[in-house]
Amino acid sequence: MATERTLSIIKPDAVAKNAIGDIIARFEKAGLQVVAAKMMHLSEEKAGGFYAEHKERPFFKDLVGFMTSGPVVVQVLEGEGAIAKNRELMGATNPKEAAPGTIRADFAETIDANAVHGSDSPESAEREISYFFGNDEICPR
Ligand code: RTP
Ligand code: MG
Repeated sequence: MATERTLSIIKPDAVAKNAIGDIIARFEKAGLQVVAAKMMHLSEEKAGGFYAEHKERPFFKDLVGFMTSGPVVVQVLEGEGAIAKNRELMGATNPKEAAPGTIRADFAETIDANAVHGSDSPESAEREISYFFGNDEICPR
């Protein structure tokens, strides 16, 4: 499998729980490398643009409200099959359906506050990485 990059966000609920280090450790133990990272408090405009694909969905307003409720950690993860590997580590969108041992099963309780985001395809990864990072902010090793 090819080396890929994916965008990860540690969401406000997980940051508030002091789980940043535990979550990053899971990425690193699974063979993913952090090649870019920053902490930010998203504006409504930035969060809404990020989730633009969900603009017409009934949960959009709550989603933007949650994503702007506190700081997040935005990262680019790199590794073999990084996109699928990250989604596997995250678990299902609804923590109640997430497999045991996944990040969402261990750090989240509800579908609205589900600890992490990960790009769902190569196309999303490309869009999402450039939404947050310039080329000069990514540090391949
Ligand atoms: P994410 O984009 O945050 O990584 O999550 P995902 O791919 O697993 O799920 P997605 O379908 O992209 O939905 C984005 C976020 O919207 C919230 N959501 N709520 N109430 C609902 O039915 C519902 N569906 C989605 C979740 O917080 C999800 O992470
Ligand atoms: Mg998604």
